[in-house]
Amino acid sequence: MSANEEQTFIAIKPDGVQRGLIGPIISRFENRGFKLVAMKLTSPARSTSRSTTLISPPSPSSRVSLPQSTNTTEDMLSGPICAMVWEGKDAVKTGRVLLGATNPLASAPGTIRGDYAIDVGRNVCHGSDSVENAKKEIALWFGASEVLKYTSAQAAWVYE
Ligand code: IDP
Ligand code: MG
Repeated sequence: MSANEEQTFIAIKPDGVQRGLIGPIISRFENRGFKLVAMKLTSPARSTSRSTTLISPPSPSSRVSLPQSTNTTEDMLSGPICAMVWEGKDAVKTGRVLLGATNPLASAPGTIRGDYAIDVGRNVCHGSDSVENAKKEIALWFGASEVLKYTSAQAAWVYE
């Protein structure tokens, strides 16, 4: 995998979906130059393990571990989420920069949370925190055939 093919798992949480923020959040990633390689709108089902709270989509083949707290779990189960995989140079770290700080009140204006959220339990989006976790989350949510390989027509104008 080349440096420009790093992938991150981004999810628009139920609060973000209900507030009509799917479009604006996708636009942040598109406008920056990242490439969308997988996306699904789905209602997670509950699934737990001893160490981690797992949030699972209807298909048992794909699961993701997102939040740790019970409250957060309830938040995640409260409605559809929009699960996505975005690809590009430094996608994991830069994806989190686009999201902003976990607590929206500490997020800089210009970030997604800094522009669209106030409370930490309503911070509208999730982003993988490491390349390793991104791989796990992508594998939990998406089958291999659901993550597409294609050449973006913009690539030569985004990367030097
Ligand atoms: P992150 O989403 O920025 O990676 P994490 O520490 O991984 O932050 O926490 C996962 C999610 O759990 C957060 O996005 C937030 O929705 C929720 N969360 C984290 N800390 C708190 C808290 O102190 N109160 C309420 N919700 C929290
Ligand atoms: Mg996290």
